[in-house]
Amino acid sequence: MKHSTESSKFWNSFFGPNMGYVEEQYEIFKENPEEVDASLVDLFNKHGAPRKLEQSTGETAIENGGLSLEQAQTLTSAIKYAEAIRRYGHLEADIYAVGGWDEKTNLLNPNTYNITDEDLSQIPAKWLWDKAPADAETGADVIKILRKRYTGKISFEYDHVNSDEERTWLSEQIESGDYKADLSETKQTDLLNRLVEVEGFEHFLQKTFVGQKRFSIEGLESMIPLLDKVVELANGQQVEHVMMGMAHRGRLSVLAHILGKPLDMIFSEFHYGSDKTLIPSHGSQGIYYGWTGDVKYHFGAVKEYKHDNLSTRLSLAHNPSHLEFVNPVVTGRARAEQDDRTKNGYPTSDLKKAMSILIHGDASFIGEGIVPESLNLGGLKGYRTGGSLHIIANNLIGFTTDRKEGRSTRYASDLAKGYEIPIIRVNADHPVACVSAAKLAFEYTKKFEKDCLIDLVGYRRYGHNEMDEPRSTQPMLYKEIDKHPTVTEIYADKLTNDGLI
Ligand SMILES: Cc1ncc(C[n+]2csc(CCOP(=O)(O)OP(=O)(O)O)c2C)c(N)n1
Repeated sequence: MKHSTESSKFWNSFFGPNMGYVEEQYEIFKENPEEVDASLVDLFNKHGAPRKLEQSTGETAIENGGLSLEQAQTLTSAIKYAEAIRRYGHLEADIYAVGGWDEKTNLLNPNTYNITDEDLSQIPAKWLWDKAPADAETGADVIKILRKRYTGKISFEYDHVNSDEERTWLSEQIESGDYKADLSETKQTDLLNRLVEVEGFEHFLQKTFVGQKRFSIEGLESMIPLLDKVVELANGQQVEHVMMGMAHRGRLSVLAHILGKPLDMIFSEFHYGSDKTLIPSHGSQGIYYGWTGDVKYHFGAVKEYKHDNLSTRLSLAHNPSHLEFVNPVVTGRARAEQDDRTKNGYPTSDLKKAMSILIHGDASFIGEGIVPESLNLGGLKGYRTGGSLHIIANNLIGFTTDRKEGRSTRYASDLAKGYEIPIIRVNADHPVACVSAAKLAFEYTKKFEKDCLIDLVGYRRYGHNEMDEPRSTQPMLYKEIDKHPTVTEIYADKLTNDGLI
């Protein structure tokens, strides 16, 4: 007997033992109707078999033509809705600590797909998602889980990746939640201590070297634990060299906390010496004044990172003022480490030996031509390095320019789509999510030997530099930023509420 939607809905109001009872009675009814209570006979005659859609397996429902056109349409709509969450979940994800977009999308509205919660609750979970976890019973459960996975503090864009194998791997990681960092209690308090160090470093500079430029990391402090995770994983996989390149933003903090540059050395570079008159200054006293002037946030450094008898050499390349110019230099250095030129013929490459991490500015990533030029080299035989890990240090502003005035695309990362680079966008106010993003990006680059990008979305607590007053150029945004707690405060509150500190 065919099931109408009305009958399905009717039988859906029966659960557990009640459902068990009516099913049992129906079996008897089929053989000996007279043995069944007359009221049930009426129901069976009116509504047919007391089966929920979920119990109508492919054999019984579909092959026997048991799915009405209306039900098939409902199922199609549900599939479209689930796919929309996977594809467009990023549009509603909670990735902005401050300054989110005002526009809302219809792409994630169930009405767009002409489907209701009630419809979804009649569809078996496995019909929408073959790998649905055991506790997901219905389509409504599936939608809830997918929304959680795709619209939380981390969001994903990988629909532009054309390899089926890569997409399947990414979706399995994301939807199972396997990529997430599972931090022990000690690791959680370590993480808080790390944030305290990062924040404390900037506060000390702010108070001690008043009004001096340092291009503070504040608003993107989670970049340090994110990098810690990449370094830890690279070391664990015996990567011998991790080559890094970055611009001014947060550079002193990276030098201090990742490269281990001695703090007294960093502080001494804030003290001006006498003008170096022997060096031609071309009228730019700001650059050549004293012993260092601007140079402190252009210096690189090298560190030998050791853990469990494994050693990894970390290096941050010196960089010029020219934003993003360091990218091909760093990837070139990584390639040089990988190449073995000791034998005749084309050099052999060991892509596992070295990796590059490139940290970009949000305005620079999309604005500077050298970025696509370098990305384009990434897959070529003569230049490939087995996948760079890109991080956009996204503070929403480029100097004094809002994103809407600085690019034609929604995201700073949109350029990466053309190169089929998966994009992981993460809210910098959530350090554990940032560590998880690092883990997923690292594992992807290593597994597929291709680039991956983390768009680390935070804000900029001060101006472009510490002498610049952003409240005159971005008054609305800074009203929000001034009220916004630091990530250290947010994470400390969380650990306090969890009873860990
Ligand atoms: C090639 C180049 N163009 C322009 C500049 C001038 N400049 C210095 S910082 C900056 C803004 C960069 O914004 P973003 O990339 O978002 O980094 P942020 O300072 O916000 O961290 C500009 C335009 C430069 N240094 N190099």
